[in-house]
This record gives sequence, C-alpha cells and structure tokens, in this order.
Amino acid sequence: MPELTEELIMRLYRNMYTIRRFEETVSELAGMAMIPGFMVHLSVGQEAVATGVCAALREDDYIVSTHRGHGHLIAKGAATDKMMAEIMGKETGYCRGRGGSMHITSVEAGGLGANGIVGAGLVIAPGAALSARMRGTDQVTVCFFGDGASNQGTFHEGLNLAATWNLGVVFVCENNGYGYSTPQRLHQSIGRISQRAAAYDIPGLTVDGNDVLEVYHAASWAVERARKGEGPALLEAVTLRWMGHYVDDDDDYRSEEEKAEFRAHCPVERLEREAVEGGLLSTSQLERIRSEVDEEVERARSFAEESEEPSPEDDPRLVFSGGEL
Ligand SMILES: Cc1ncc(C[n+]2csc(CCOP(=O)(O)OP(=O)(O)O)c2C)c(N)n1
Ligand SMILES: [Mg+2]
Repeated sequence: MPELTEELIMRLYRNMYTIRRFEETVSELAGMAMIPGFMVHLSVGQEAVATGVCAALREDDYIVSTHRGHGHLIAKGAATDKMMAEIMGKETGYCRGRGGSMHITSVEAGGLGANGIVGAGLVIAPGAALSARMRGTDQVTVCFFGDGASNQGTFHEGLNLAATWNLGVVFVCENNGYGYSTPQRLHQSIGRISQRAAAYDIPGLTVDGNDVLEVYHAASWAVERARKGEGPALLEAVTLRWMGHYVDDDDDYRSEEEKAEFRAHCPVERLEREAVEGGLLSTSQLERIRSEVDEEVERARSFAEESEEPSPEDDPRLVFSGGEL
C-alpha cells in the first residue's frame, strides 16, 4: 500500500477543498444567472471519490466522466480558470465555451469527456483501455459513473467487454444513493453495486466514499493491478450528494432530517480531523492551503468573468474537423 506522507495528505486536502470552493462558486454564479443554461450538476459532498481515485493515477492515465464531472477533472489536474471559463461559456474555456458544464473536458489532463448521456462512459472507457494496449502503453482508464447508470445496458456491456478482453479499466461507481429523485432502493434490488462484479468474474469492492484515504487505498490497489495487466475491477464508493440533482432542482424529494445528516459525513472536515489528530498536518498548514485555494478560485472566477464571449462566426470551424468549411 502507498505510504501516507505529509505531501500526500496535503495534496488530497488541497484537492478536495478546491473542488468544494470551485463548486460553491459555480453554485453562486448559477444563482446570479451568470451561467448559460440550467443543467449544472454539482458534486459537493462527493469530493473524496474524485480526489482519492485520481490521486492513484498518473498524469498520462485517462478518466471518463459523467454529467457531474467538475470534481473529476479538477482532481485529474485541469486548471480551474479554464474550467470556470468553460462553465461560463467563455472563449477562454477548455472547449472554447462550447461544451459548458456537462461537456467540459481537458484532453491534456487526460479527460476523455464529461457526458450528458447517463452511462455513456461505460462503453467509452474500454475503448480507451484497448487503445492503450494497442499502442503498447500501460496507461490505465478510470470510468466514473453513478448508481443510476449502473442500471443502464452500457454498464453490462462495458464490464463484460473489459473483463473478457482483460482491459485496464477501473470502474468507479459513485453511489450517492439517488438517480435524480429516485432513491437506490427504488431503482435496484441489490444494496451493494460492487456485487455485480461477480457476474463478470472481476473483483468488486465497496468503500466509504466519504473517506478519502479509504478511497485512495482501494483505487491504488485497483489501478496497480490494471497497470500490471491483471484486468478491470469495480469499485463502489458510497457517498452523499449535498445539493440538488442540478442547480435548479428544489430537492423536495428528500426530507430535512436526511439533509441535516450530510454535514456529519463531510469528507473535507473528516480529513482535517484525521490529519490533525494523527499529527500529520497542523491546523495552520490546513489554513494556509484553504487561503491559497480561496485565492485560486477567486482568480479563476475573475478570469472567467472578464473573458470574451465566443463568436458565433467561429462555430462551423469547431464542428467539422479540418478547420474551414
Ligand atoms: C441515457 C439517459 N437517460 C436519462 C437521462 C436523464 N438523467 C440525467 S442524470 C440522471 C440520473 C443519474 O443518476 P446517477 O447515475 O446515479 O448519477 P448522479 O446524478 O446521482 O450523479 C438521469 C436519469 C440522461 N441524461 N441520459
Ligand atoms: Mg446517483
């Protein structure tokens, strides 16, 4: 198992706190109608999953994301200013403002796309892993998806193909207990999604998705075996979505008592506590990280706000490959 160094804990903490501040800022901007469209899905409360998994990856590894993908991309190393600009639909964004929140990606960071189609990534990830094999590299592909997506046909197709061809994919089910407004117990008969791994004869593991260290350890194990050519695994990380399904969702299908429980499972505060109590980091180190991140996210916001709107004349060039029409 990888060693828990001060550097690693700092990295995990910085990452989770960056996702939290970034998304709180996106939520604020959405409330001020500064984000085009309304389909912005936030992962506040789920930061430990993206962070713990991506910390186990190399820079040249791939991730395939979902409609709730800001955290995944930040954790994979994308720049917050270009991400904020993309979400605000600006020319300086990663996809020149044409992708927005749900299609945000940074190929340089190893992102193979967020996706508005629930479950689509499950059949993209084996393709990326096959490409790594054909190119003779040991790059690993992580496929993030939700509990709802685990009922899509693509889940079964993707896991079956990856298992049969022994591909280097780590399937990470971010189980936040809901597929939109439907609680897990009403959309599937099983309690642990990792049980489904048995159907493909691959390892399946359920971890506490609010515990970044547990996620990191499980992911490191799955990534290492995938890298060695030992094939895919299914990790289920059980977590909580604190905000509505998307920014305009009034979230009235969950009780106030249920929502009041969220904070008690905060992954950011949990790592803070464990790091200080375990003598790994001091409160002043944590404070310094928070203030650096606050500044970074503020800079990202100003950069995005001050950036140019895209010009519609450019659109045809961005739709067809090869430049001009
Ligand atoms: C193929 C498809 N079906 C339905 C939808 C509408 N939809 C968007 S998100 C969502 C729920 C997804 O739940 P889950 O996979 O658990 O992800 P979460 O939103 O909880 O992160 C649905 C049904 C869609 N975008 N694509
Ligand atoms: Mg879900």
